[in-house]
Amino acid sequence: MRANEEAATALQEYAELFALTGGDAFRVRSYQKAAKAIAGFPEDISVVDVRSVPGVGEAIAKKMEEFLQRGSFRQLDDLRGRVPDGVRRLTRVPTLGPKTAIMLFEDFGVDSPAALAEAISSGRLDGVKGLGPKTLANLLKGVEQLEQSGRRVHTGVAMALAEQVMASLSAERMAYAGSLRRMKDTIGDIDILAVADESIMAAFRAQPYVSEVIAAGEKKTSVRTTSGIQVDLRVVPAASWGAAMQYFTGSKEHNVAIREMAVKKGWKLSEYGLFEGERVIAAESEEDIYAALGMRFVPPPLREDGGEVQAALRGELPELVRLDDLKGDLHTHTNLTDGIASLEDMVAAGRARGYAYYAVTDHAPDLAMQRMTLDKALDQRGQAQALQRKYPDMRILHGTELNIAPDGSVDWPGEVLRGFDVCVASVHSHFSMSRDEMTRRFITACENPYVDIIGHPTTRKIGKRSPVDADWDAVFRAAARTGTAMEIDSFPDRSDLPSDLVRLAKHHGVKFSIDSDSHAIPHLANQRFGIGVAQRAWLTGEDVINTWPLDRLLAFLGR
Ligand code: DGT
Ligand code: CA
Ligand code: CA
Ligand code: ZN
Repeated sequence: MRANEEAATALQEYAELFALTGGDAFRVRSYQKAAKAIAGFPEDISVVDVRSVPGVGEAIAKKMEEFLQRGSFRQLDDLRGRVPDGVRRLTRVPTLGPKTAIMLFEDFGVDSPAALAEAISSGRLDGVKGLGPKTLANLLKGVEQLEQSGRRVHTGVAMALAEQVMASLSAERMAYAGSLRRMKDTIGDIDILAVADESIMAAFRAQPYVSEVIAAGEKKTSVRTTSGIQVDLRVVPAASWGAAMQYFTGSKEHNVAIREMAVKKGWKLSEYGLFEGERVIAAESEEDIYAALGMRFVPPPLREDGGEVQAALRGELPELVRLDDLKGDLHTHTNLTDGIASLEDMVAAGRARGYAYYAVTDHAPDLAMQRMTLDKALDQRGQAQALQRKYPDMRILHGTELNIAPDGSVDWPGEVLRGFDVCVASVHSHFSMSRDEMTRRFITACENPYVDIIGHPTTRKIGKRSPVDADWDAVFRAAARTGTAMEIDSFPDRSDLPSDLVRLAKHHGVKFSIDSDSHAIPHLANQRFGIGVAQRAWLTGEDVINTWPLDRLLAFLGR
């Protein structure tokens, strides 16, 4: 819903500016929470009272109402006026906090990520209090990462835009191709193919989400959208739909390998079809093209020239795990910590997805912001047990998401952990430890007999936070040895583990849990992105513990 998203974005910006100007951390947190709640709210706040959104009190409601009327609110305007643009640009650099940003701007005139990189490289910041060599190196890495990520977006943003574009146009046939169809975690631009008459191009250019027309032709139109993302729309002949999908799905490397095989047979493969001279061998369907080349159909997530061509020729492609294989979710939150929905509502939404089991894993006490206590956790367990009676077909698992301390220990001792059905353990602080220390930290967590799953292991946030540094081979060996699953966190800005590390972990014999890490009901649907990561890593149902029947899962959890 557009109104919800825009209002949430404004409130999120307000929270950031409020933090930058030294605002109270708990209020920052409540703005952020309300922004998330508004974005995830199933009804349009320009229609219903915004006070019906959980976490939105009178003060926030007034701001949102003013925003809905005039596209901003007084307090936001004030803070926008008080915080120089340079400082705001600087805070986009990962690991750079507000205090340092203000200091760099005021004392050194550093007013952009590029200026920061220059100041570090020229040695101008050497010896500045609070900025040791390690901090400076991290900041420089952050600037580089910001530049690299600047042009790519995570798959959640891209998928929503692709669906919006397709819903806005009418065609006989339409689909997205490119890296989005391959389910990559970041997307450079969106490629849409259509079988349609010429008028689709004019209709496309006239859409309200178009901010700039980059190229307008009969066969291809490229636009920049208001969110900054480029969309290419191509009109293709119905007779060569399959060839066009094959070509524009890529990857380029996969296509090169496929084309070579065609050439070996004396044929030619293009976006129009597979040909022998003038004769069409296959063109209308993608399946026919792969079949004609003597190979199995290669699912798009595998098309990276990572061994899939040889495997398809031998008929040995894996039976990839699919969304409807998932029998449950093992990492979700409620409003007891930083989720926005109640235990009752989250469990009901889990059941509505047809799950056979559903774990509630609210944060443990070491994440001070969440104000969790053992009493609250035990109280929640009682509620979960009472609720269980309403769900004869779905097992409610009472779990927790523990915090892995720098030394690898977790929030609660064994006798408390033993009482949980499932323990996810995650890193939420001290992200920049050395590789050796971080490796030890993860191994110690894996060796804890009550830790079942390592949550979002690299802790990266695409475009915002780099992955932590660890010797992943060593971590995965420990996970395999101790029977600790690695999580694939399905939140699209996390996609964590990323698919290359999943593939490495599988090689070491690790099992995986594909979890939504939901903080609101709509997040449960993010599992489609986690499945994309898993498919890109060649995982089958056997590799993923939450495709297993309840009994087998419980045996794995060993309680
Ligand atoms: P992206 O947009 O950077 O996330 O990645 P892709 O894979 O979507 O790349 P894109 O948008 O440049 O092109 C879409 C697909 O079209 C690409 O995966 C393969 C195909 N393609 C585009 N240009 C070429 C080319 O010059 N040669 C070959 N073989 N294929 C191409
Ligand atoms: Ca693309
Ligand atoms: Ca493209
Ligand atoms: Zn977490």
